[in-house]
Amino acid sequence: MKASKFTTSIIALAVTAAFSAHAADDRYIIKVDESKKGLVKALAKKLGGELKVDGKGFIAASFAGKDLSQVKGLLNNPHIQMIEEDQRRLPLSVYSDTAGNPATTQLTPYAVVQSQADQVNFNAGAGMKVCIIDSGLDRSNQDFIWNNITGTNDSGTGNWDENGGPHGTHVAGTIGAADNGFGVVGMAPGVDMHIVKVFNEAGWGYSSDLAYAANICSGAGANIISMSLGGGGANSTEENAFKAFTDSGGLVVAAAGNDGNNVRSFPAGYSSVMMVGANDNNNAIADFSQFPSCTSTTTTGKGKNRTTTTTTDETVCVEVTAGGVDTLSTYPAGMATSASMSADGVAYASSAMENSGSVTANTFYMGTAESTNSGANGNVCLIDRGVISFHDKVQNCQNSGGVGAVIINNEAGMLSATLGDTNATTIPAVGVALEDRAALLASNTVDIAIGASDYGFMSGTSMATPAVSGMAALVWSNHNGCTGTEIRDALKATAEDNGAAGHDDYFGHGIVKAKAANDYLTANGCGGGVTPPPVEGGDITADASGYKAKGKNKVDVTWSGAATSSVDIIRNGSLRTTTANDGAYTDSFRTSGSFTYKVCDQGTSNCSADITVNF
Ligand SMILES: [Ca+2]
Ligand SMILES: [Ca+2]
Ligand SMILES: [Ca+2]
Repeated sequence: MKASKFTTSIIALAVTAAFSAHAADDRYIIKVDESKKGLVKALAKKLGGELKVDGKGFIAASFAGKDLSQVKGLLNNPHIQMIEEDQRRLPLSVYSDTAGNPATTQLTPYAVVQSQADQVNFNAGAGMKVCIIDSGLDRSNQDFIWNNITGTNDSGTGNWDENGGPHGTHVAGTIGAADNGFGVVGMAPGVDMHIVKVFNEAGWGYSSDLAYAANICSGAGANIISMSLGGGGANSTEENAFKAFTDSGGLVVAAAGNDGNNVRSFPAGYSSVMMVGANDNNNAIADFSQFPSCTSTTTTGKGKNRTTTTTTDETVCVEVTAGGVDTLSTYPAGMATSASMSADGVAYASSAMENSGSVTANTFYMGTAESTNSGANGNVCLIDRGVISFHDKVQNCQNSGGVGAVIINNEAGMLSATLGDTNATTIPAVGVALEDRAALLASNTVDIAIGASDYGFMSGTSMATPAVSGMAALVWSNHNGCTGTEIRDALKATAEDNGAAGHDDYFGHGIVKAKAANDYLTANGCGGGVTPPPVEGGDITADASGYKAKGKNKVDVTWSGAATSSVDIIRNGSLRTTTANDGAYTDSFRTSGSFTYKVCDQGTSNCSADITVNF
């Protein structure tokens, strides 16, 4: 078999979420001697401050363009006790993981709740099987029903049940981690899986030919192929393999890519493959999630007969999204680093920043920890994010005699970060969510433990893809007379619109909702609703194809889905003609240029997407 372009271009689509330190706003709280507040207010005003709040013993003011150290420098006055950033208070995350220790408690990743997978029962007897083309599934993780899992060894990458890095094990947990009281729970808990290992940490092995892998999945009896990978360039051999899998009733799901641009990745870019983007736990798009355009351009003919046709096709862009930012899932045993933290005996979500270890000590609030402070000696430092690097904060805590550090986010959500490549600290350091700040500052003692774990976080469209693959298996298991394409259509029809109103390049149809899809199929059968789901721009689909004949420019406009007995043909924003709703109209003219067509229900603004033809 001819080696494909993927041989050198497959990239496992995971990223490590990176955050940089920055001040949240230009607003500061200035604590003052109450009797001298008027003097401080006057001083602040004189120095360019704008008074925001006049409180008892403090004022809040904004200093445009000034960071904390600059404001401290300006307001060097004996009547000022302290200056700190006025933190934004934002709504709590819409969805969050359950907190706790996965070694002893089963945690539910936020995406399971966000996508309603916890509201649908997986029918284990329906014969669903998901084929995962990735870096292998490591047998050391106990959170799988191993009797339901098979795989194919590859002489280039080795045994399928030995990890080639944690990526494939993480992906598999999102699809099918068992519902067993510990670890995590997958979208389709315990679903049959077939593992094809096409890459590992050392390289790409002898074969990363996805067409070959697709045939293995087919031979293994899989209904669904899940690929958390991609690269540039289409390849007809692979496209044909995935089309064949889809045409025979299967479903193929692949990642949009993590470069945060509008490049179309393959295999996700093939029409037969469902492209998945990533959202976070606040229903926002992940900043890394790629957003290729849904329009594609084809050119035919040469010279004077050259015509370019632009068509809108929602199968070449993101179709849906699911949670893929800080996704908790399975790792090869001990390969993840996890943190647990409690304050005064209450567990709080935390993320491991650096340095393993376990400490219990009294708390000491260290502000932004810009310098050492003897008060930290023997204590766990509670530190606000901002102004200086995470590493320097922890270093200042340690140099003050601190035994552990808790860095509190300054924006909504969990602080997930590391101390950087040149870490000189040794005390355990964790990040925590801004939402827990008040409770932590009020606490007396804190326990922190950082150590090796079988469960950990990854971010990427790689994490959103298995969420959708798993939910497809979950929904399909309750409607196993349907085809993969019908399941795909149901997931799209019932996805929750987010971002720009209606279908958009980032979310496609929106965030997958498993219960809504399941209910939709129950109500309407595999073929979907009698009334197609509402899609921005109406439900008319149209195409336009330009060519030359007898010296004239001709454009064949075709359409379907119009509701009125006649339709309006709109060209460059103006009514060209009103014609019978028979699905076809041929335009004819002599002028050259760019012509954009759309087809509308007569007299309405319910129209197809624009199609551009150039002469
Ligand atoms: Ca479990
Ligand atoms: Ca596609
Ligand atoms: Ca949208």
